[in-house]
Amino acid sequence: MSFRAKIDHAAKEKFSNLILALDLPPSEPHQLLSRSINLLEEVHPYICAVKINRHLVLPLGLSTGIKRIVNLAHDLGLPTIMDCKINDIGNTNRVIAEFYYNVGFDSVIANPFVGWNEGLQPVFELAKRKRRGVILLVYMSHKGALEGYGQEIMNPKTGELTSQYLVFAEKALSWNADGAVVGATFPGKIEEVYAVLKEHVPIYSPGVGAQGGNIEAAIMAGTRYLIVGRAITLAEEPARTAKLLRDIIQRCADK
Ligand code: BMP
Repeated sequence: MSFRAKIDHAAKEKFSNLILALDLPPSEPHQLLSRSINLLEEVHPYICAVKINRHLVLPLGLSTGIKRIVNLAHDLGLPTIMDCKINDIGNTNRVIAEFYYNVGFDSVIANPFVGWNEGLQPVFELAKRKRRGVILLVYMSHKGALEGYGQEIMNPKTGELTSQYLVFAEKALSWNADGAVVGATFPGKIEEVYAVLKEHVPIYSPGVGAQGGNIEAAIMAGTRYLIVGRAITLAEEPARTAKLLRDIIQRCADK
């Protein structure tokens, strides 16, 4: 099954479009691993996927701790996304993606700033061979995103002035990306990106909770999946919080 089919299936099975960003604050590796496992076992009924970041990869190591978490997620029916924001020359990008796919990740996140030729082409080719996913950053959730993703550029196809993120949205379409990240903190940008992608490439939005984004505004603008970290990982009752967020997302999606 492709990554897209897997996450779609998990979302339907769990009645959830909530992705857990399994970001825990730094602590001793053995503690981090057991806390990650406990958290995942608690919240799994309310989420449709798990996103892992350097918070865990650096202290736990890929072939040991991370592999256990990825396997557990799969046993719980959850696809896994590695938030490695691939951003280098093609050969290095392919090696990075290969490590993550080999440990079992269903998708990676990549940065379209590096371009296609000798950039992300090898990653997309590898993903296709292995039936894994590539999700592109289109507009990030933090304020400084304006300086890069939000800059005005000349559209190479039309010669007209446009915004960098709209060109990235077009690339997400033409490269057949499996998802596009647009921060929930910028619902207006989500709407513009959705106008380009429609239902062809689903929008993934981090930024609700700790970063102040609004679930309803993001969903109404076109977000398909909400990515939430600290609001769940630092909550006193993570499962209760995840269920609450899941229910809000589903209510908004049903409107
Ligand atoms: P939180 O809900 O705690 O803010 O976590 C959001 C997660 O999504 C973090 O892992 C962060 O690195 C990631 N992320 C983001 O916040 N904004 C983006 O534009 C892209 C991301 O990957």
